[in-house]
Amino acid sequence: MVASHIITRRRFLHSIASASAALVGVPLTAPLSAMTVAQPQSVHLPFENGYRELVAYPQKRPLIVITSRPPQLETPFSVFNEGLITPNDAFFVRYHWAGIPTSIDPATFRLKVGGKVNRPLELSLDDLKQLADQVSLVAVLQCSGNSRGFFEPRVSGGQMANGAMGNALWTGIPLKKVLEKAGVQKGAMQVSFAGLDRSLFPNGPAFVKALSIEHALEREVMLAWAMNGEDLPVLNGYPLRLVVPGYYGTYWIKHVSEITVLDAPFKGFWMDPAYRIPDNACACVPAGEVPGKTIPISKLNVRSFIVNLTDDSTVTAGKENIVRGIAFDQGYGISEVIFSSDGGHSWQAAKLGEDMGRYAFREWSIPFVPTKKGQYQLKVRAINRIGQTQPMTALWNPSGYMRNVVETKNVMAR
Ligand SMILES: Nc1nc2c(c(=O)[nH]1)N[C@H]1C(S)=C(S)[C@@H](COP(=O)(O)O)O[C@H]1N2
Ligand SMILES: [Mo]
Repeated sequence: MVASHIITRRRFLHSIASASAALVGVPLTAPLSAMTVAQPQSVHLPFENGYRELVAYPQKRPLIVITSRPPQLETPFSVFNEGLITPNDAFFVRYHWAGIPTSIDPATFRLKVGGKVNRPLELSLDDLKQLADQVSLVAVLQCSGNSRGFFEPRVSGGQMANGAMGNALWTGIPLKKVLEKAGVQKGAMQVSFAGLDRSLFPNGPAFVKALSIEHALEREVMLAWAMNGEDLPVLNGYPLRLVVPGYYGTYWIKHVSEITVLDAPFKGFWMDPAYRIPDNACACVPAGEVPGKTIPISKLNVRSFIVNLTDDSTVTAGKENIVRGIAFDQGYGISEVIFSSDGGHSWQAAKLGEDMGRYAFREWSIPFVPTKKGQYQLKVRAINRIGQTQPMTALWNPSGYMRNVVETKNVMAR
């Protein structure tokens, strides 16, 4: 493991034991506050002020704590080396307000649909499950600010390394079915989504996001109740969340309870001024500058990572070492992943693995034979089906969004 990612081994076994003991028999509807938290372990994320504790929240294994109020938990990067699907108990957690729901009764939960519709609805979970054929899709959920801690110069916001992303199988029904049942009126422009969490400050604006009506009616936008074949974990939006494949996590409203069809653009705080990017092709400005015109953040850019080696790994000189990783984009699909073992001077095509769909992590691998002993600078770069790729040097914007620079791992051949 990387020095910078080492999990403190002290009490490791003990805390795993107590973490699982704490979770046994905990009903999904139990208040979060009533549950025990494991002994902290710690990590040092590879940037200044990167010391973090790992804590096991309900239904979660120990995850990296970015903030505890509201809970913002990052997935330790080693999880991405364990498989292409991110397990529910390792999936990252992000909230904007500390007033999160701690007990939700699936029997009384209702989804309200209103605004510019012919038939306002109040749907139970059972109503929803019977409304349409269930659909499933593997898709990456990534926070806009994933990797923000690496921004240079540093920017404010949650200081995450690369673990504010995950790849899961989402199951639910198309949002379109619910909108059709309600009957969208002429002149509808946008649809807004609100969840059950609240600000604990009297004037804190509720976390509400909006999509255009055209987007909301696209077949792949989903109201999901299951993640990797199980009920959504409470912290990932139980009992229902919006799944917006290819879009940043900010639109994937958790505990979604109110859908409103609007005949004018939604103007809430979390659409404007929050979650906006410079209105240009790179979504970037020169470091330190303030963007002129901004637009709402939208689709994921192309990213790729090495998952089975860290900056502290050693590889064997004169032998084949398999380098493995993941790549993803906004849904065109990854067409090529190229790998360099000489700091980006020369590149070779990696072999792509199983295709779980165009919104999913795509595995890649390549044999790497270091001819002699010494340091090697490994780089990986993905290209999608319309030729979009990753920049060789990091782009910058003041919110620390959309980092997708070509990643580097420095390894030692022995
Ligand atoms: N209700 C609600 N939904 C929300 C948020 C929130 O604060 N409240 N945060 C959003 C953001 S910014 C992200 S990145 C994702 C994170 O989803 P996760 O916590 O399941 O990983 O949830 C989104 N949905
Ligand atoms: Mo996010």
